[in-house]
Amino acid sequence: MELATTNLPSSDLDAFWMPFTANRQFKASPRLLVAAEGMYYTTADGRQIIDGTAGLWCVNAGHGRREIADAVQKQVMQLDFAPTFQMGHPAPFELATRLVELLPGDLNRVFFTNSGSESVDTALKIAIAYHRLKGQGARQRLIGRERGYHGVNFGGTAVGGTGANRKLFGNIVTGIDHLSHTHNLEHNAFTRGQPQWGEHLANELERLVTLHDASTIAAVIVEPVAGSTGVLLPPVGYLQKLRQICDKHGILLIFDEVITGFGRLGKPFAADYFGVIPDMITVAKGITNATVPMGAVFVREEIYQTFVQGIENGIEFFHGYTYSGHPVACAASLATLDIYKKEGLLTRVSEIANYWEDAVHSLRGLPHVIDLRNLGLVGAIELESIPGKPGARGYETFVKCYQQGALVRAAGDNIALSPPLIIEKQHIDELFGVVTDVLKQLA
Ligand code: PXG
Ligand code: PLP
Repeated sequence: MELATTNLPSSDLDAFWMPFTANRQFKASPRLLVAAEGMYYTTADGRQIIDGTAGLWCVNAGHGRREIADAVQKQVMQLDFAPTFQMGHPAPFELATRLVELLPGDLNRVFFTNSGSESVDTALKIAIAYHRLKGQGARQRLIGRERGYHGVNFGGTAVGGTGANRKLFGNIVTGIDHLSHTHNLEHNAFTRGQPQWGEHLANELERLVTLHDASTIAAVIVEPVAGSTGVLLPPVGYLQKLRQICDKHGILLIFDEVITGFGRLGKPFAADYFGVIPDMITVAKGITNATVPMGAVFVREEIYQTFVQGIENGIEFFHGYTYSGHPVACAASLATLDIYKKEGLLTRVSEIANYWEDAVHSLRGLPHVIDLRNLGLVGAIELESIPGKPGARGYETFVKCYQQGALVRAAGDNIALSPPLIIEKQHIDELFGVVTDVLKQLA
């Protein structure tokens, strides 16, 4: 294969302002991926490296899936684009019908977006509008959680809980509050799977209800398992308790399943895995195996009905993206769902989760490792920070893994692992082989 990007002159790296990247550092020493197949990326210098992150938590069925490429190509030539504002085309109707078959409870309605960030901001707007339609227009407050990540749009930034993602933007959206995160090394270090300690942290929602009054709170949004800030697991009983408190006070519960959706925990959605049904679920990433950008919000029947009970010939929800239900994204998603079904990928992780767990916890005792976490096909290695240099050890680990044959993800001094769901035992051995070698080399 001709790899046109293999020999990019460094001046060609200037124009692209890279997202969430130390631009000068990267451009001084770039890491370019030029091809991918199955569990592996090919780097610009011609090496095969194992994909320990499914791209960015999104290539669930592995790379280079012919069925998706064929479906995309066919769709582009048949109907490249058609609007979904006051017009329609078959693909998003078919896709929405297929998706709701996978969903628990009465999460029966689907609003399409183009990313996780758009899904989050859409869900937050639905929550506020829903209460207003119910005659409870004072319910505008949104509650997120510390160390939560909900994308980068205005709403998602505001409910998000990482200082670095928020500090440059001031009070971009007001009327926000946050629960504490659930990560606690003192009580839960080296727990296998869900930690036992911490259910009571959900009671903070009662405290916020007392402070702000339930009549001002529209919704609570949490990741069932927080991914991008370092893999933070919900304690046993915690999500159930959040659901109870939301029900008691008429607050909508939104699960942000951009990472946990589409099989990551061994069930189609984390809502199934934990047995807790939220009022809305936001997804993206795995919905198309990341081949074409797409996101969606899944909404309970009663919420949809609240919107559509207004005047019959009036638009019920003044919201939407030019590309909501884009034909090519829908085609990619339908082909992806076919693969998930044929290969049983939405439940496959339950068969390999024990092997994965053992692999994660085999790192115990290696230098600087202060915690290991796992659930489904997610793993995290927390490294002790170098005093005064938070993130330096995580970054060094990530770069060394890349040089020595594995793509992993650093979130500060946490190394997150989330490979494609097609992973086999020998790949797990290979991935952890590289990680083990690298951890032994750390200063
Ligand atoms: N919600 C959650 C829970 C996410 O993980 C988003 C929303 C936003 O999705 P988009 O498609 O707008 O990026 C995400 C995205 C990381 C990392 O370092 C994780 C994400 C994005 C970038 C980096 O783990 N998750
Ligand atoms: N900005 C302008 C000037 C537009 O005309 C539009 C859509 O028509 C948008 C932004 C929003 O773009 P999108 O619908 O792709 O989110």
